[in-house]
Amino acid sequence: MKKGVALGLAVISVILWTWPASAEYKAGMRLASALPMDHPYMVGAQKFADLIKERTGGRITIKLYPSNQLGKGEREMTEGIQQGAIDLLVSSTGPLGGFSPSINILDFPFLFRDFDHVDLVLDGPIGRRLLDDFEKAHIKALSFWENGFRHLTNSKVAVRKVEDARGLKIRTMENRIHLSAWKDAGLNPTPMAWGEVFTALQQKVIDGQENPVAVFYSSKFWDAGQKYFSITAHVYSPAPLLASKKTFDSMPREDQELFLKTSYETGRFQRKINRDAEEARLKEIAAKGVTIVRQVDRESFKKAMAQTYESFSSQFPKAEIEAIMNAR
Ligand code: EAX
Repeated sequence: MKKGVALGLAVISVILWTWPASAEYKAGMRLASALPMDHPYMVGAQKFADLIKERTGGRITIKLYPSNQLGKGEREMTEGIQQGAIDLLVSSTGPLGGFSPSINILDFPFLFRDFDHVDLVLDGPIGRRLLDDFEKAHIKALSFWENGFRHLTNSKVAVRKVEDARGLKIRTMENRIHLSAWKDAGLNPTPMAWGEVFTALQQKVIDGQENPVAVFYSSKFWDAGQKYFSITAHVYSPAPLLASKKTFDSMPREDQELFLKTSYETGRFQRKINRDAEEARLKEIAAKGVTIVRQVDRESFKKAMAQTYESFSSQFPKAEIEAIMNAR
């Protein structure tokens, strides 16, 4: 009996193994993110889905699942990508270092000068290598989309320099570099999955959080008591579009190439709309009664967080950091 089962399984696996890829591959896919439809992640996702549908003559359709519908947070959804339960995911690098450690190099504070610098690195050989490294975690990272430069917000004090923020209880992403940087700066950080942040702010379990303008806006954090928004731009937050390797490997070569090309193109579009909307979003946030602190002594944060580079120097050697910092 057991032998029969084993033989049956062996036959099935040989059939699956030798089956032409195109025959078993799914034409209906699921794309998830932690954020709502009006956030640039999902505006980009909609564009990607539309382009893929158009370019395959309707053969491949992508259904969108915003706002953590497919998991409690980005870590859980990335596990879904690994297992093939989710086909596509736009995620910040928050928890991604737990899957592909090298990606954390982008999470160092004050690493990037501006958006041009970001594009130069992400679209160059360093970015390519970081995406390729995800293969080891059974994830196909297609291209870089973005979350944006992150800013510190809180319910208590108008933060103008790092000293003003000392002792604040803030939520960080589940990210070792970010956590270390905030400790070095003298704050009191707690790593937390995205899905718990709004309630934790509302219930005053934490005083603040840090995220780009678009995340604060689409999450309506003024309704959770966040009164002060300081333009710290302390770290850039990329958001790769990840595909399940199971899904990707089952696609015919020409569809794989179409996905790579379309994802890159959409990434450029997505970064642009994110950046273009920032100023208007900030004005809308101010109109909700949030104090926007524009004159921040960023140098004070930079100095306070410099230790983080030393703390991780064995994993992220100076030469690698400098290759990013000095990219011209
Ligand atoms: O990816 O967890 C976070 O703060 C992220 O910025 C957010 O979920 C978007």
